[in-house]
Order: sequence, then structure tokens, then C-alpha cells
Amino acid sequence: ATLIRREDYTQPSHWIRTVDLSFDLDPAKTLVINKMTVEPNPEQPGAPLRLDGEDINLTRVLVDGEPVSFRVENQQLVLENLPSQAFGLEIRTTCAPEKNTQLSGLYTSSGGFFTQCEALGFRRITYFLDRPDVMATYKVTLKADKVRFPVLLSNGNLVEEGSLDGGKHYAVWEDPHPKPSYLFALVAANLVRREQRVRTRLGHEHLLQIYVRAGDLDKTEHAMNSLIASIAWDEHTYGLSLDLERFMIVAVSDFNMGAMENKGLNIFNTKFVLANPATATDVDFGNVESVVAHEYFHNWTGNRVTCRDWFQLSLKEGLTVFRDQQFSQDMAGSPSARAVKRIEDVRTLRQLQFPEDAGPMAHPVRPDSYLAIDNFYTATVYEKGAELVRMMHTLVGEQGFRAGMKLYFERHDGQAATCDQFAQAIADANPGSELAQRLDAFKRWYSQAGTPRVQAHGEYNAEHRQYTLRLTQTCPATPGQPSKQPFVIPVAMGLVAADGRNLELHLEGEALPRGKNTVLVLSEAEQVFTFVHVPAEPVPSLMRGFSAPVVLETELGDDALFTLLQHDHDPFNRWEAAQKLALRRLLRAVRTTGQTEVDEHFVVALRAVLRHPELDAAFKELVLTLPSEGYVAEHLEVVDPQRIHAARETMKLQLAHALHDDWVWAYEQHADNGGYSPDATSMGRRALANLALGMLCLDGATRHNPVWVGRTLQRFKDATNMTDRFGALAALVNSHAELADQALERFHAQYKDEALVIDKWFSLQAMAPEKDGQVFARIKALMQHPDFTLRTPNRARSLLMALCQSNPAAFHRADAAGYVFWADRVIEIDGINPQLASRLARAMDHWRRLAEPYRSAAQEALKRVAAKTDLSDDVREIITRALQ
Ligand code: B3K
Ligand code: ZN
Repeated sequence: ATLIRREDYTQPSHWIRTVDLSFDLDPAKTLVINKMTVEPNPEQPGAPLRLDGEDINLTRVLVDGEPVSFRVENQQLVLENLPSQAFGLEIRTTCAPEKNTQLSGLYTSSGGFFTQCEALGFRRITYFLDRPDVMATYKVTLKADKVRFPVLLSNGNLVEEGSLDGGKHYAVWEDPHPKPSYLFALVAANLVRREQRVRTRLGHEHLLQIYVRAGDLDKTEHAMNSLIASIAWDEHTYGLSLDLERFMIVAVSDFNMGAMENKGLNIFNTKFVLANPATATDVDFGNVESVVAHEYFHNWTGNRVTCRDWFQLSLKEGLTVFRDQQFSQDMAGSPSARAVKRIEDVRTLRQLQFPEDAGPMAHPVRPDSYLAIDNFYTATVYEKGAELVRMMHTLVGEQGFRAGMKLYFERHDGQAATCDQFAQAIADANPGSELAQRLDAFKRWYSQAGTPRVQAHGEYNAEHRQYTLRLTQTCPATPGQPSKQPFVIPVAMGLVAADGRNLELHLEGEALPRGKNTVLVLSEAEQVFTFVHVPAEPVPSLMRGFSAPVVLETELGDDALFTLLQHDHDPFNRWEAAQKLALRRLLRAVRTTGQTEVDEHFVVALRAVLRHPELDAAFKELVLTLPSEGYVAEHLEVVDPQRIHAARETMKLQLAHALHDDWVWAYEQHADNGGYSPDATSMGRRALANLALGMLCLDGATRHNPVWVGRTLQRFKDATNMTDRFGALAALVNSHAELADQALERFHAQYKDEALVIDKWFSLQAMAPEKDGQVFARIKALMQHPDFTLRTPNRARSLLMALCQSNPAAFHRADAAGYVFWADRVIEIDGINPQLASRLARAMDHWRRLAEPYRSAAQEALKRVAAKTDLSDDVREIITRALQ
């Protein structure tokens, strides 16, 4: 395979206007007849037509009904001497869905047929111009055995159905909206459905359906509610209405990622659609809500306006993540619940995207080249892409952003567009805005990789009552980009006095103060902002709400951070202050003795938050949760995962002990919530109760005091919802309590038929804090468990990603056993499912920063994988970049 470059984009040689597809579905051999109308692109007269195809058998090619000569080379069907006017092209192929373990194209899962076409799956179904800028209308005929596959679905509207000879039946679907091939979908399976009719603001009636396996119908209510809320939200917020009579969601248990926005027929990983209180946790409920919304929002941002080429992926993904984040914040309601959601999103960004931007896979939000596009469905394209949209939103304001979206659709509805065109539309709708004035510089966010560093230095002049804030920015080199130009960074900020007042912000030279919160725009390498009429030396509260995806290098001392934690009007920065205080202590320990000593001041401050009469439980839970080991590692030049683990575990234990009575209080105040409801307030209460219980159980288990361990087991048994039951189980497992094994066994027996719960059972054990090698040994043993399989991505991830990505201390072992295990699994899975293998391969992204002996051992494991000659492009790309 060859490297594909953004610069090399050219229009296709032909346009495909209509597609008439017919499927004779058989797991062993499915016949696909594809009749297209094709038009030569006048920009490229006489060019041959090269259609993509992969793992399919070609049986016939007809042009305007006549056989023609053709050749197949490099997985392309090449046709020359074609008519110079529009013509009909018919292609017959067969494929073997039951052998398709890659889960890309047409495959079987639990006996049904499902498809996944983004990014390059459609070519595994038929020969096609499999690129997003070729948009056609589709008519699809499905034929299959009536008993085994009673439900036959495809995009758009059902126009005909009926019986056929030999126990078969058929259905014909027509999608009126032209779409790229990656949005095609079909489902043929034995499923049941929940459905609901809704009337939208425009007065149109729509049929909403959620298809699942028979036992899962009682887990579809939340997804349906989320879908209805998403439809209403998009109409209300952006004036975007559902454009189809029917909107379907189908759940499938074998799926490579979260879900897929196929036009009118979203296909979902069961994990992101099924939820009821007995089997799903609050986190699952939240994920279902946001993924249902995300896929629904794609109907406009992705489907109505799609991407010109795959380098523009963030055009739809960054924007749609931003929209689903906005939606979830609106659903959460109160300002405090909104802040909690923002903190969670930033935590994800820092956990996944910052490390990516600092490693061998660093790439711009709009990448410049790729070997396997599936490797670029990354945290950078998604989450950092969403931050770019958020910054535009900040720079033009809420109303300005809506006007920008309106203009974007006026200009590009029905088109395949670019990131540039999106930014241009937002700027053009807001002439005179900070964005419009600096659009070219702003767009560096799309082209430059790396996480910028912002340094802030403040000086107070008591005599002139002035405060000068000097902001500078730098950005580390990334692969292929040794130096960077300055970014346009919105710095939302305020000034907090030592007595806790949030001060009026009056910038020098401006007639009026700006209130207690403002946005400074840092667009040069260095800028100075002077505030006047400042009554006393303030503590700067910068990057409020995390107003840009940067690292703020603060010079603030502990006292200043304690002030912010206590008094900042911005909840995000209150949380951030606590994180910084904890991080500072952890880093000090890792760099020196390896042992943390939590000081009284820190404990007192945390206690004040925990016992605070006004703060929400959800917010308290976030403040009281220590930064992850991965986040600590991000701040070190040389990473010793064992030292980080030891320091963090010690600190956790000390906080468990020092705040013992406070944890008891918190648990007792929040443990009883009556009936289950997935609203933000009760979710926060459950989260805090579970954190407290975890601390109490840890403290008890460590001191061999059976009281709280016993109570935890009792809670585990008595719980009436999965959040509480799993929280108690996690408390036992994570504290290595003796009762943990008994509880695990009971849990498995109780939920053995609930695949998603069994996934949790695996990952809980795989993510337990490592202790004397026991966790790693258990993971190896679990590989042999009868419920374990590498073929179902959810199950494979529940054990392997949990170990290799989320449990550094179990994975990075001095004897290199973790790396050997990793290399074996990457190679093994690559033979089954390259997309899954390449995700696992990324666990080694950061090997260069590891301390010895880890570093050399990791390199050896990488080289062993690299030496395999038959690796997929997906894994090859990751390993090559890591070793470069
Ligand atoms: N667009 C899909 C992701 C497809 C991934 C292909 N490897 C889901 C989403 O972002 O909504
Ligand atoms: Zn998406």
C-alpha cells in the first residue's frame, strides 16, 4: 500500500448518479448485483474508470447491457474506452459474509447480516468509486430466508416487500437523499423493535424505531428517549429537522467502534444503545445519550454535508462531537451539572488526545497523509476537532455561531465540503469578529499538530493599582513539523482576590470594565494585557472552562491554588486547582522518594470541598478523584510506570485514611437515593457514594478492619441498580479485599447471559490496581476463560485494552512479560481484525519516554511485530511510526 496525501486530491474521473443494488443474502455466498448510472466528469475527459474492490469475486461486467473487456489490478477494476456520455454499468460479485472477521463491509453477527462501510467498507461489498465525494441515490433490494432473517432493512423508505419461492422474502428500500457509499447500510436479521411516532416542529410525522435481539427490548427506552430529545434539540438549537419519514437504530454485538451514522439506518454497538438500570451504570446511560445524539446529529453534520475527502474527517467528526457535547450539557441542566460535563470532556481530551499529540502518531486535526484511514479516527480528529469548533463558538458568540451554521448549510447542503469551507462560513457570518479578523492564523489549528503551551506571568503594581499579565505561547515539535507559528488562543479569564472576591476586569485603554469574566485573544508568541483599578494583588484564573486545548503552565504557588479552589467563580478552574495541587504532590514524590506525604493543608482543602453545603455531589466526586497515572506520566520526561503507580496508590491510601470520617459522612449522606433515575443530580450522588465507599473499603482492607469491607459486600448484594452494585464490586476488587473473589463469582453467575455486563466483569479485573504481579497473572488466566474471545471487539477490548492502555502498572513490567503478551496479541488479532489490532498496537506509542529497563524491552517487542512481513496496513502504519 502507498501513502495517501491530502495535496494529491483530484476530482473523480466519473460521477455515479444512481445505484440499484440487489442482494441475495447467504452467509456463505452472497450475490450482489450493482447497476449504476455513470457520468464521465468533464474535467477529466477520456480517463479510465477505476473502481475499488476488496475481498470480493467478480463474475460479470456489463456496460449499457453489453459485456466489455476489463482488467483487475491493485484491487481495482479498470475499464477503458467507455462512452463519453452517461452510461449504465452493471457489476455482479459475490462475497462470504460469514468469513468476514474484519467487520468491515458485509458481515454476520449472531446469525444476522450487518454492514459497516465507513471508511472503506463499501468496496468489500461491490466495486465502486469508494470515496466520499461521489454521491448517488440508492435503491436496494434484499432477498433472504424468511425464517432466519425476518427483518430486512436498508437506508431511506421501504417501498415494497413480499414473499418469494423457497421460503424467502424480499424488501425494497429507496433513499431519496444522494449519499456517499460510506453511508450505505443493510441489516437482515431476527430482531424485535421498539417504535414511536413523533411529530416535529414543522408538523411532519416520523417513525422512530430501535431494533434489538429479542431479550433486549427492555433496554431500549433510554435510547428512544435520547433520540427524541436529540431531534427536538437540533430543531430548537440549529433549526435542523429530521429529513426522513423513518429513522432506525439497530444494535449489533460485533462492532469495531461505537456506532455508525448510516443515512436513516444507524447501526450501533450494543454497548451504546442498550441500557436499563439493572444492567447499565450511570456512565453507560450517559454514553448512550451522547452516542445516540452524536449519530443523529450526523444526519446534518456529516450526511447532508459530507466530507470532500477523508482528510476532512474532522469537518463532520469535530463538529458533531461539539454538538453532542453541547446537547449533553443542555440535558444536564444546571450550571453546575454543565460544568461537570465539561470537566469530564476535558479529562477525556487530556487522557487520550494530549498524549497522542505528544507521541509518534501526532497529526493535525486535518491530517496531511495516511496509510490506513481507519487509523485516523482519533482523539485528535474527534475531540481536539471539537475544541476547535468550540473556540470558534467562543470567538463569535452563541448567536454568531448559529448564524455561521446557517450560512454553512446555505452554502454546502448536499455537498462534500472541506474544513476550510466550514471555518470560512462561520467567519463570513460574523464579519468584524475576532475569528473573521484572524481567520488565516486561526486555521493553523487545523494544520499544525501538537499541544501549545501557554505561560502566564502576572505582576501587581500596588501603587498604580495595575495588574499586568504577560502571556506567551510555544508549541513542541511533532513528526514532520519541527517549528510552529503562533496559534490564536482564546483565553477566558478572571481575577480572584485573596479574600475570595472575583474582581471587575478593566483593561487599560478601554472605557468600561468587562465584568468579572472575559476572553483575551492570544495570537502572538507573546502579549501583555494590563488591567487597571485592581484593588489588591489578584490570583489570575486563566483558561476558564478550558477555553482552548492547551497546557497552561502556571507559576501559581499552593496558596494561590487554594484560593482558586475555594473561591473561583469558574467551576472548571476550581476543579483544575485541585488537580494541580494533587499533581504537584504526585510529581514531587515520583521525582524524589517515590512516597507521597499528603500535607494537612491539602487535606483540609479537600475536606472543605467534600463537606461543602452548596457544591453538587458530582462536582465533589470529580475534585476528590486523583489525576490518572497516565496524566501524571504526561508531565514527566522519563516515565517509570511503577513509581507513578506507587506514588498515586500511596496518596489514595493516605486520603482514604486522613478523610475517613468525611468519607463515612459522604457515604451516609449519598448512599440512599430511592428509586433509580438517570438524572444528573442522582447520578452525581451515586458517583460520590461510590467514591466514598471505595475509599472506606480500601482503608478497611489495608488495615484488616472488616467493618467497611463487610458493608461493601452487603451493599453489593443489596444493590437495586447496576451503578451501585458495580460500584461496590469495584470497591472490593480495587482494594484487593479477600471477599472480592466471592463477589466476582457471584456477579458472573448472576449476569452470565448479559454480554455487556460480562464485559464489565472482565475489564474490572483487568484494570484493578496492580499488586505484586497478581493482576497481570489474572489477566493471562482470564484469556482462557470460556467467555473470552478475540472475535468480538467489545470482549477483546474489555481485557486487552484495559490492560495495555488503562493499567500501566500491570502492563509495564520489569520482566517484559506485558510487552511479550502485547506483541503476541497484536499479531494474533491482526490476522482476524486489523482495525482492532491497530488500536491495541497504539498501546506502545509512548515507549520512547519509558525509563529503563522498560524502554529497551518495549522497543524489542515493537521490532518483533515490525519483522512480520504480512502485517495489515493498519498495524504497519502504527508500528512504523512508533519506531521512526
Ligand atoms: N463515523 C463513525 C466512525 C467510523 C469509523 C470507521 N473506522 C462513527 C461516528 O463517528 O459517529
Ligand atoms: Zn461521528
